[in-house]
Amino acid sequence: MPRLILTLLTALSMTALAEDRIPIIFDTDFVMPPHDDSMALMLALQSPEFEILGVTTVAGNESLERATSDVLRMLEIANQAEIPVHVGADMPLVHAKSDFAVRKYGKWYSDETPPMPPGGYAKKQAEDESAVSFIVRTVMADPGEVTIVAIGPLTNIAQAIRAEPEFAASVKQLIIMGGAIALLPDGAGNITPNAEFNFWVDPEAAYVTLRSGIPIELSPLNVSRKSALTLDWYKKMVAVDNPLTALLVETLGKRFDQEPDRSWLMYDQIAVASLIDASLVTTEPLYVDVNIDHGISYGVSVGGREIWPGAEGASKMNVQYDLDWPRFIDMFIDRIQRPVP
Ligand SMILES: [Ca+2]
Repeated sequence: MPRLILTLLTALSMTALAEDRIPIIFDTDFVMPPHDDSMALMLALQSPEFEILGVTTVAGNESLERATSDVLRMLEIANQAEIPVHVGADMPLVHAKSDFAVRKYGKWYSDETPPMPPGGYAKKQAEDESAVSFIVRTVMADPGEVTIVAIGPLTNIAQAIRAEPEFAASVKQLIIMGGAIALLPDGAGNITPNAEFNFWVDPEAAYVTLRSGIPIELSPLNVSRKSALTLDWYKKMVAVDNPLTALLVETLGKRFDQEPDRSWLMYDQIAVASLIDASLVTTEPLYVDVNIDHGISYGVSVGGREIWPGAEGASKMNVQYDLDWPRFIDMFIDRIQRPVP
């Protein structure tokens, strides 16, 4: 084949690949490994299916400052420091700090200085533009094209919905790690008896987001509970040396040093993986709504096959409840082990 034609064909196929990539905004209560957000971002960074338009941070697992500090450093470690980071909400919309919150998991209310991430604080800086401004501007610039991966409390997303009336109708898809659905197997909560952590931290934001009309794929605790990261899988994961597996050895490795027989759930990683290959998860379309009464069920998500009294206005969404674990973890390991750019 003449060299010119070959060059043209190569250029065309590269253009096609670039156009096929899924443009995503990655909204996260990020913390370095062994936290799930960081492993989910590693998976996204290492997957050519995605074009990561930006990372937006939110208070959740830890404070907003910690989320921002850690994700800036993560992007340096992954050698993708060109991806912009935009700082989001430092508190939920309504939910106030309580004695219960302080006793339980998570430090979304914390004002402590973030600890030094592995390798030191990042040189990379966050952008001046706020997360909400970035999310709205990016989605409205290309209506119907941008997917949002939301794997923390939904504060930024709810604020974006409220900031721009056309926003919800302009998002292509929202994949959310959050909630727990009692109608389906393994649907108990993990922060209160029935509430999942992300939804419980900002129930009002979850309520606004789930009712917004954005096409939603929900990745609740039900599907997370089909995962089991054991020492054996960890060893396979870190068998190839690159900057990401080195970070996992330094961080996730400590967890297995302390508790070698324990297995760990994967959460946000499943949400990202399901965007790459939807056949990894089994879903059922359900109406899902969130309780915002400040009582014993605050932040509880409820899923139903039909609308029930009180849920008028709830939207139907794809709810993940089962996982092909061997295929998922094989894919995760394959992606993490690929050469870092
Ligand atoms: Ca998260």
